[in-house]
Amino acid sequence: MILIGQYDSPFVRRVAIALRFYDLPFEQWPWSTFGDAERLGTYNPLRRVPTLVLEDSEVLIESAAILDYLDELAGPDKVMLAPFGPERRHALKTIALAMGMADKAVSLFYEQILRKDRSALWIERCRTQIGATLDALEADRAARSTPWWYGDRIGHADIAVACALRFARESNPGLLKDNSWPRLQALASECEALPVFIENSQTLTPPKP
Ligand SMILES: N[C@@H](CCC(=O)N[C@@H](CS)C(=O)NCC(=O)O)C(=O)O
Repeated sequence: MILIGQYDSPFVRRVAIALRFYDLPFEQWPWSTFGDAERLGTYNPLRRVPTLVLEDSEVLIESAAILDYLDELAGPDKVMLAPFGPERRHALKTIALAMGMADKAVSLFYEQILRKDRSALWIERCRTQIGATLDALEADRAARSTPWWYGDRIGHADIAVACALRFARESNPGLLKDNSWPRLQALASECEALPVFIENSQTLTPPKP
């Protein structure tokens, strides 16, 4: 399998970390969405990452759809998501909040580096959405006493929160400067200390359009 994208993207990083936890061999093509847009477009017309190229050349896009396939490959013993029921629904919501927050951080980042006439309205809206989502995640995490979000084993929710938090901090310096989300920070620190997170990380490189 070939994973196209760089680890400064929370979506790409999350997929790479899952591949590592699942012991699935892969090659990374660290293409930039802007600098390598033409060749990226030959695999994914949206020119977005992550893009995963399978052995038979089938191309998967969207981190959630890619992880759905990787979960299938991992099998029931290794999979990092409950197979059905309330725990699966709750975990998918936690992941949606974390990845949605990362989406808003990407929007905010692009607004500030790509546009000459920035929209104060949009910037404020993104900041509010990010802050409110972190508040909701913090309250949920605070209500749980398990080492990881959904039990004794690390899962997709933990990985998603850690990847999203790091990206939000690096892409928008100052955005998360206060310590308003201590439980989330603690969880992210636990994750970031693991070799698999360290080995699949990259300091954010702003796109060069
Ligand atoms: N919903 C997508 C989001 C992926 C995404 O936004 N990737 C960014 C990099 S962090 C990207 O490709 N940006 C280029 C663009 O949107 O044109 C997913 O989960 O895969």
